Amino acid sequence: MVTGTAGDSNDKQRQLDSARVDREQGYLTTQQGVRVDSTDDAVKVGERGPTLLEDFHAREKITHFDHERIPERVVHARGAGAYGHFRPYADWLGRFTTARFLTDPTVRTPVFVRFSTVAGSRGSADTVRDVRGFATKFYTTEGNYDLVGNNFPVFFIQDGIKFPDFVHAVKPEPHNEIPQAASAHDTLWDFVGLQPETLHAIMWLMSDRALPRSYRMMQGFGVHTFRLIDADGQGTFVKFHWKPKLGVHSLLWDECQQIAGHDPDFNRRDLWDNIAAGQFPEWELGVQLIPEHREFDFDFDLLDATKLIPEEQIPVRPVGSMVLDRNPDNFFAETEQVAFHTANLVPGIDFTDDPLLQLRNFSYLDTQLIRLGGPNFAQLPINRPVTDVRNHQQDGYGQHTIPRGQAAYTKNAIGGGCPALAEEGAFRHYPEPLYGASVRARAEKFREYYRQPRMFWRSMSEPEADHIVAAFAFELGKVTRPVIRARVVEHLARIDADLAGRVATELGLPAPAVRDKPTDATMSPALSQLSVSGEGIATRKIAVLIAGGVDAEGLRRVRAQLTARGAVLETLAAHGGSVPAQGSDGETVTVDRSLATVSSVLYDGVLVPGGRAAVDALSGDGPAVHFVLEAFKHAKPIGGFGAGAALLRVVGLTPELPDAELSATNGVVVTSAFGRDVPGRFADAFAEVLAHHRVWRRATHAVPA
Ligand code: HDE
Repeated sequence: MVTGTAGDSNDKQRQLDSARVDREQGYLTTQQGVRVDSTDDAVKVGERGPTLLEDFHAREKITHFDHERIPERVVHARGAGAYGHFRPYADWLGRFTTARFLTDPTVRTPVFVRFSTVAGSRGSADTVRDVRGFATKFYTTEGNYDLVGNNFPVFFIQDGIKFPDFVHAVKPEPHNEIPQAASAHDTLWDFVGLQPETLHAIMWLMSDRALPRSYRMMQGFGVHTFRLIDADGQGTFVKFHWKPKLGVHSLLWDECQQIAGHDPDFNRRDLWDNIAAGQFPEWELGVQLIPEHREFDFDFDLLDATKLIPEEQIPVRPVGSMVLDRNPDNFFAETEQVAFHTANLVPGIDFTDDPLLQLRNFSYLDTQLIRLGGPNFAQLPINRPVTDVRNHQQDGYGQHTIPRGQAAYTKNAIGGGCPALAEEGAFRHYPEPLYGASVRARAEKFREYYRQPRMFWRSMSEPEADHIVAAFAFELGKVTRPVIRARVVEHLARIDADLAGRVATELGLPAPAVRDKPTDATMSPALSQLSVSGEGIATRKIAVLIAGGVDAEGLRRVRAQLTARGAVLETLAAHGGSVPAQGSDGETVTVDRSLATVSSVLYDGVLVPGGRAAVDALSGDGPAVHFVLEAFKHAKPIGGFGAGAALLRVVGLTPELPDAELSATNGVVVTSAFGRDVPGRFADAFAEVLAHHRVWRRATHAVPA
């Protein structure tokens, strides 16, 4: 994470400035620039009479309103975007690609990134069980390059022709449009049971990866195998990876469901608030490189997007860093109108024959033609490259440029042969030798569906594995047709008998017979998100429960230590405004939010400061006690000092303590010290628990929250 002020001094921002209109000054006008003196009453015949058509202002206002909506994206409809920049660390990748933005450390390339959920519509909640889109537009000096990835490294299907089937299965069912933004329904699991190529991505979908704590704490993957092209035209296969500096962290499913009600914009807000506060999220771009002669060295096909290359087999080599440092000015103009396309390539990068990618290369432009209303959407400010655009494509809805010159064709003599065809810097397709009969078929090597899901399952830590079992139990538990449930469990048995047995038990089904006992037991430790947990507590949100009589001195001390590490503390009390501090000198402590407007699920940890009167008030306040218990149940760090520690003892979260001792058992950090005596070690210990995100070893099943 990078802290500082917004870096808008780049080419793209300068270009966007010409499109920015400041609405917080000037006069209200019509679209024609005519000033308006009233917009509250339409022109009528008499004060009570019918409205007159001649009121062009009223008609224009209503007409524009009537046309405000455009179709939402058919998938990835809900998203959040931000600007930033990318810079490579060094020039080493120049041996493999001519793409300057990846190889010249002096070049800082502007980017726009859009994160998204996939299945829900534009107004759905953020914290659903779903894949997250991670699409990056690089405005390079050689044109726009789009890396349109996800936060899973594998996809659900192998051939693009299955995409409409898959999306129809996961989307709300067509007869009643239920359920919204949820995979726990018959049609998705019917599809999965009959299409085992989905299983690997389904394992990821059932894992914690599908419940990101923050967009800032997700990995990103290009998914497909792409190609880098060097100066001699030589190709190297490449997989792209984004790794977040803050580590990869997730929510619990119970939290997700609650957050969907408490704050459906949870992930959006988190991204926005952190960028606005100057806490700029950062990712490292990495590549896995595979020489062309090794194309067939794997036990899967490199062109199969349902498979990943274990990092232990081909390491991810760091290339550069991306920082997001500016929020958009207008959601619709920027985040909604941005148009990513897998075929937006720059010289030095090319496709492969991955059959999923091949149809994506058709789909994105096609869908944008209808979504953005015609062929000129590349001229929208957010989509325009920072390079010159000159060609003979002309006319169409929404033509914004004024192409000059008489000749709109190549070759021409009238226009002096311009625009000229480039000899240098032009995109050249990789001259891949192609031969074969045209067949509607799938390569043999694609037809193995269980090995990599098994690798994923076996690479999970204990809590991650537990969450996967619970997710299958929840999702299949919502399926109404027993035959669909049973079919999926049969597939799970082919992945791993233990997994299938545990899910079957949860569903009340007999353990399925294990037909072929797998002999392979490959693991990839890099797949456990605990292996990418990051460091520190920067931007973690801590709820501080206060009431009248709070130990302000102790709170000041602890707050200073935790905020110095980058954590964000919010004081919560039964009411807004402020509460009197302990003692009678008139000091007050500001309340950031009233308890009624928040919930423990919106925070990463909870702190209960001392002050006898405050703690007495909190102990008798049901919502406050529930807040602490629920945070405990969700395995979050809990801290208490002075009388605050006593409260945690009363609610049974920590054992009796001898006076002043610091204890940090089970992720509950307490000291009986208060005021200026709260030891520095208290904040240290709390921060250490928080840095681990959750206290997975804590037994929480019996907690009544
Ligand atoms: Fe997409 N996908 N997709 N997809 N996809 C779209 O394009 C499609 C796939 C991804 O923030 C659509 O402009 C097909 C894989 C992201 O604007 C559409 C296939 C991956 C976004 C489309 C795939 C993705 C999209 C909808 C299978 C991860 C959001 C609106 C052949 C590597 C981009 C739009 C944004 C959006 C089609 C598979 C990622 C319909 C046909 C695999 C992040 O064109």
